[in-house]
Amino acid sequence: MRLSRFFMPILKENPKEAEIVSHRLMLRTGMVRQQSQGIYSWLPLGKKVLDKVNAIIREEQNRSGAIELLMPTLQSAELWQESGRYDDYGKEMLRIKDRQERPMLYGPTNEEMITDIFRSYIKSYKNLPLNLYHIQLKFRDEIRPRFGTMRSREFLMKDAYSFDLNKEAAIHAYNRMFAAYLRTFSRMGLRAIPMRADTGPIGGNHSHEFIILAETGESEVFSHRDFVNFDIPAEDTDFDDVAGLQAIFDKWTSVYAATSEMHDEAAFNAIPEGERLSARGIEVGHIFYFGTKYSEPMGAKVQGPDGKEHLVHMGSYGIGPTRLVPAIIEASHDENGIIWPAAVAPFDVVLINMKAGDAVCDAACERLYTALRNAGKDPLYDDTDDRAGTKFATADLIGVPVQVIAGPRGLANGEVELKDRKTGARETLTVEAALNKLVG
Ligand code: P5A
Repeated sequence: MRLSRFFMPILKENPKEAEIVSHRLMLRTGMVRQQSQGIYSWLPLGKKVLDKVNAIIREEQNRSGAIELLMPTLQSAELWQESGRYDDYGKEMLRIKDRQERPMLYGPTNEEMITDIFRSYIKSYKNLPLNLYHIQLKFRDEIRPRFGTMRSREFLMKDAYSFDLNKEAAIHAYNRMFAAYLRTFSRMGLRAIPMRADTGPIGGNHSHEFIILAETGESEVFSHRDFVNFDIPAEDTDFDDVAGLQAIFDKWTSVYAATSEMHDEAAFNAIPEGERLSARGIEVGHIFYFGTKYSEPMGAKVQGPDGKEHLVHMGSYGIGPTRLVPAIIEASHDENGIIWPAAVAPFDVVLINMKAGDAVCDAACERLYTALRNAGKDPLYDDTDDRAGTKFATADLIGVPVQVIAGPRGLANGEVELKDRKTGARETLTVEAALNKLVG
């Protein structure tokens, strides 16, 4: 992408309304724009990052055996009356009437709708296990939307729903998601700690929140320091291996970790003092096993191997992509801006032409830009006529992992400079060597 043709409205000033660094940086870099309270547009730079986050989520959901579909944002109130949650959900639910005065709602979650899909088609245990997910907008009329897309009213959620014949099989489904979540967050450069959690309006009694440690986090968390050294499940993890997945779950839940709602002071104090971790964190995922809470009132049953009808055991599993983007920024930035982990960076490389209009600079940059694109890279080429200083500041601010700096002085010797955004390390290379290094 040529910056001169891109849409990336960088703000010169720090936006006053932003209280935390991720919100400030997302507004400054033109990643998002607030449209009304707690409702955001994702501008092109932000959309590119969000797409990368979603792609990782999808890959890991698919790897674990979950299957993608897409359900609507608007739901009929009837389904929620069946489960009994229509009245319980309270003011967080946005209720709407259509032209026939039929009560509708903007879905805050999809347990009812997926249970309805399930009961319409699945009648036999032979079609189980089943785990269906989608990545779709949700709406919760939060009292205090804040910190930009970290806690918004409209937000994106990956929500998966598992269906099994009995509790034992459902626990395996839960463990699959547990392992998939560890991999998902790790691939984004994050270390998420699973913590026993309260289940709120979703229900059930077996639940874990996945929490990223960050000073600006909304949750107060208490855990053992050991988590920092636990291994992430490997790419070739066998998601059908019941004992193997149980072992991963057991390992990751073997030491104390809980949010303030579930905190057990005595258990925490039993940890040697130097190994206690009391911090703040951001909840980026939340998984639930709730048995027959929805299948019972909604009549989702299958015929078992015994020929009898069984209510299906269910779980649901959420990740917040539009919260993950600011969470990644909270975990990875410096005073100059964002430092994207390569896996979610909006571009692979930023190519800085220090003197646009200079024949030598333009020719070298065009060559680099074309070669990078031909090699399947996604470079951002700063071909604008801004001052070099402005270009450096922008490149640092938007946090693309590698910068290639091409100026008249270096190019007189056929050389460009490579800068690593994270370490600040610079190296001078010939154009050819720089290309070899970047496309390797
Ligand atoms: C699990 C999937 C559920 O709704 N039903 C379907 C279950 N869980 S949850 O914990 O309430 O939400 C799942 C994840 O969604 C993100 N999230 C939010 N992101 C941004 N703004 C919000 N207001 C918001 N609320 C929830 C979180 O990442 C949460 O873990």
